Amino acid sequence: ARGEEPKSLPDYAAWKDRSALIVHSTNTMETHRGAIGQGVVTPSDRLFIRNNLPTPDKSIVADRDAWDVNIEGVKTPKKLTIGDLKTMGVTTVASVLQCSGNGRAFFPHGASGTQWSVGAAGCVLWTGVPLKTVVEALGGPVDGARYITSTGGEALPDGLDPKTVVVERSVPLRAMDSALLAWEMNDTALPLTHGGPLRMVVPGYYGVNNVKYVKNIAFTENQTDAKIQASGYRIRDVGQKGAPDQPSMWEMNVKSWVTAPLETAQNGRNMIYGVAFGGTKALSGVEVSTDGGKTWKSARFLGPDLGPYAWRPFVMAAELSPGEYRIVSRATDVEGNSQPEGRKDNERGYGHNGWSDHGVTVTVS
Ligand code: MSS
Repeated sequence: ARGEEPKSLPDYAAWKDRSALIVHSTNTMETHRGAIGQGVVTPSDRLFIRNNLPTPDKSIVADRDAWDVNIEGVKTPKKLTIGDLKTMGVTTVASVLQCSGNGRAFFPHGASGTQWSVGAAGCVLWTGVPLKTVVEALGGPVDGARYITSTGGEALPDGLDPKTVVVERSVPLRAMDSALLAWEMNDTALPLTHGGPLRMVVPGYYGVNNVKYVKNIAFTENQTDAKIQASGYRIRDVGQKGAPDQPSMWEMNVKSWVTAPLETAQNGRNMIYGVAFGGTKALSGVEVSTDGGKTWKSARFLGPDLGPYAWRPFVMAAELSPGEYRIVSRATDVEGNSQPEGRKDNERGYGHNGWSDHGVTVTVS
């Protein structure tokens, strides 16, 4: 339900920069379009939050190295502590963390769920051990394994069937090449708010697959029958019920949006900024239009390229005289996939990457 925005932040998120966030509820807050920061990496205190269940007690980050994760469905199943994982290897990957429902507010059918605009996304530096390294040390996945199934460490509410509430997600085995078990975010110990002490990170995949406080990882023949996987986070027609044969929110599609100017621009020369990313694929380019998509010009990528899973800030100069302008951006990935103009409405309002809805309207006086 849409209500008045709470003034203060809940305890578990008290360290966040309130002015950078739109607070939808105690469990959901997004970054203002104009507040993503100056660099490629989103400052942690501005990153969006989305929780399906209440955040666990902070006691779970008191002794981080003692946290353990159970690895199943490998030749030698084993419980490993973060202390153990740290001896196995370490890598850092930049990837966009984006909620499946980012952009939901732009669907006209009133999809239920948080009415995210563009801010349920950020670009994060994750540090941890490649999942592949861990799995190889345990003899590799068992024969027939087709999915990686990760379980969140939240305590489940009493009196409910665990399968209907547990945050447990399966991703295809192909994700093993890029997945990591992360204990740091943006070069500091992973905050509890974002899944500390340990998180499954699947670069290029929608947020929901990046399971926080990960407790169990299983290599399985089938996807989990947890509700969040079996019927949740799937693309289905408006009015349809969730079912396991509908496309799951796995690899993200190509997307971009403008972050400045917002509302007003200067009479004369303006620098138009934004961010673009290709999910699991690198980008080949991004174009900007100041006339609502009638004419396009290539924008220039800014800052270091932090790899295929990171987003690329972009800029384009435009001369604007008094009037109203619809500024839109359109990214293309290396495989030639471009953002569509419109959107395909779907019941839960997932995966919106249409350029038209994501633009901004600015006035020059
Ligand atoms: N995990 C867990 N454990 N729990 C929960 O709830 N959620 C999801 C992910 N993971 C969860 C998890 C989601 S859904 C999202 S987005 C993400 O997470 C977010 O993150 P941050 O850190 O931002 O909060 Mo949608 O697709």
